[in-house]
Amino acid sequence: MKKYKRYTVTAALPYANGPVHIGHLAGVYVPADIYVRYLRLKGEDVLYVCGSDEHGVPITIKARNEGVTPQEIVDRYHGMIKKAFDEFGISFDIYSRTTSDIHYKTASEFFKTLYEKGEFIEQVTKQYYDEETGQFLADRYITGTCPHCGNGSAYGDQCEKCGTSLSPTDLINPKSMISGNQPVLKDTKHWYLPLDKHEAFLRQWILEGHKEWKTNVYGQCKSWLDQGLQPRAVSRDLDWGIPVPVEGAEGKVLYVWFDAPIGYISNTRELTDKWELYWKDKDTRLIHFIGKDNIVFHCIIFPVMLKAEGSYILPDNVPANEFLNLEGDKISTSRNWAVWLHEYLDDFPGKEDVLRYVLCANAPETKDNDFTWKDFQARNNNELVAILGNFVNRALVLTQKYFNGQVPEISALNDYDKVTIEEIAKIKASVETSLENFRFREALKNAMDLARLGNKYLADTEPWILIKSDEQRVSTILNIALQITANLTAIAAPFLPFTAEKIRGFLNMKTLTWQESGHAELLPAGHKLNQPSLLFEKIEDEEVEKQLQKLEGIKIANTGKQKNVKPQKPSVSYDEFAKMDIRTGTILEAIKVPKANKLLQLKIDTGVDVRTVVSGIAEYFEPEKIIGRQVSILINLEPRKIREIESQGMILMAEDSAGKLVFVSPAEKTEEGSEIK
Ligand code: B3M
Ligand code: ZN
Repeated sequence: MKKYKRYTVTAALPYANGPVHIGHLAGVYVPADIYVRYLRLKGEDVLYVCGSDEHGVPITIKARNEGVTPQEIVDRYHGMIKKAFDEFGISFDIYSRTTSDIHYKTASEFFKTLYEKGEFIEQVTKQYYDEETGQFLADRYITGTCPHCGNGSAYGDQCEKCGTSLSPTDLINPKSMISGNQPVLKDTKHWYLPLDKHEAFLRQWILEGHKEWKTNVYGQCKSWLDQGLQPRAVSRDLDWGIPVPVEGAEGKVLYVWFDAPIGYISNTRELTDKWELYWKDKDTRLIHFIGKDNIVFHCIIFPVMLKAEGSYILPDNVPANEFLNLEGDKISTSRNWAVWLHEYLDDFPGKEDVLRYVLCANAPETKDNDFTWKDFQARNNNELVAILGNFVNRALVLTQKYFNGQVPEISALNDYDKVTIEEIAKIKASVETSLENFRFREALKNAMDLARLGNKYLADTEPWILIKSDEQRVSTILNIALQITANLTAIAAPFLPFTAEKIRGFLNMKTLTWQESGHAELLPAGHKLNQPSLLFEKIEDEEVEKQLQKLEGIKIANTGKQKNVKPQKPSVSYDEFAKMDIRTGTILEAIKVPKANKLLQLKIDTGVDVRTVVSGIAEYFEPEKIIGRQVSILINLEPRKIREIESQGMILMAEDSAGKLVFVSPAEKTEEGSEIK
């Protein structure tokens, strides 16, 4: 394999429109972090670069829904995401954002270079335009009726009811979500990256040159290339993003997937003046860690951009992962079906490494995988507590007890000792091979073999029995056990950085490099150790139960939402609405209608007059309890005879999905006959 001088490792820029969850960590940030920590231990020159992806339509929609600016949305989530990564020891060299000045500058320059080199094609297409607000509409800003299932609130890019992906012109009765009006088709010009022009290069570079890429990644690239590539628009009509830096592009911004990967470059540039070495020198190895939904952008589109620009290197590997599910269901931000990092730490303070461990042990490397709380508990209790914690604790406690906390001497090595010592180097080598090949689950299992080795060694040699007869032998045994422990401070460190640091503290030793580890002469005899404490604690059934109940609650809330809330009715014009005369009024009298369980006969002061209304609320309200209550009443409803009583109007009630009724009353008592509009 080629020897590189330095590494640039990127992790996908998370969208700053929500907090991060375990799926993000497992798929991208933990594996990338393990990899860079390993490289740093080896003394490699490496930069781990990430940041928030702060453009794109979903952010503008969230802002509209909350009535705030997109900038406020990204400020909120950028801070939250950065903090969560930090707390879990994700050791970025920089975590910046795509709204930074340097990113605007870098992305604009990048676009201009391609533009001036003639790498884009310009194309005019027809797109929906809102005449009232004077703007083109992103697909997500158009709703209408789905031509497949009749759902009245399908979006311009997808119907969420039947899952079909749509084009805005597929919608029946399209409406702008901004003004509510019917949009019109209007010409708009955009810049396209002609991916088709680069097909031969991509085939050669990926299909011939990178057969070592993970099969899921290679396979997806092959399938894209086999289908044939199309030009891709790299600009959008939107008011949130980086303005397209050419004349005649007013109101247009760079497509978020054009600017976001350039964010890796901008963030490196923000970090160091030597950024070009990390992006343009062929002795730099560029590696992108991503999730599977980002493969086409990192293996096809971004490389085409880099190549077209001309001065950049291309990624050497893109170890994309599949998805992590939660308790058998797809993780979903909108359904709140996730374990959020900030909430995890509230419930399990100090257990950062436990989550890192479980997510790596169960990483969706070759297929989608499931996170379950039972598995979380089992891995903690049976692996971290019973294997790693137990071994380290025994080695340290026995040394405290028999040798006053000083590393004892080796007197003589027998064959079993020698084999055990040789095993240390072998385990280290296997961790290395797994890591070099981006097989992080296997690497972690191999690293844990070191603790397994130590446990077995102690169990086989039984120093706690030998101490009565052969202190010299115990001295050798514990020396070896401590050397194994010392190796853990390096070999387990990429995976469990907090734990490795604790062990290093117990052993009172310096930080090892990767090269220094792998043998049994790390701690000299006589070296004084510190008092140990427990590395891990058991997770009890109740804690798991609590988490499962929390998820159960979310499930119930979701089913309620999905099943029972009635869909929106067809629209009415303002004039139609304005025909209804709704007023505030007060109930003066209320009696049961004889032989009718549901009906109450009410006398109401509407401000206009005092009138009789028959209302179907008797199941929910005792007549005497509602006298004096102010309500809303539709007074110009045509009078109807109900059980021989003429009802002159209708009281407005809110009915929840279970059919329960409550009055719709003014928030404060107001003058009778106030108009509701
Ligand atoms: N923000 C998509 C995602 O989070 C996108 C990644 C950008 S990487 C340049 O899945
Ligand atoms: Zn549909």
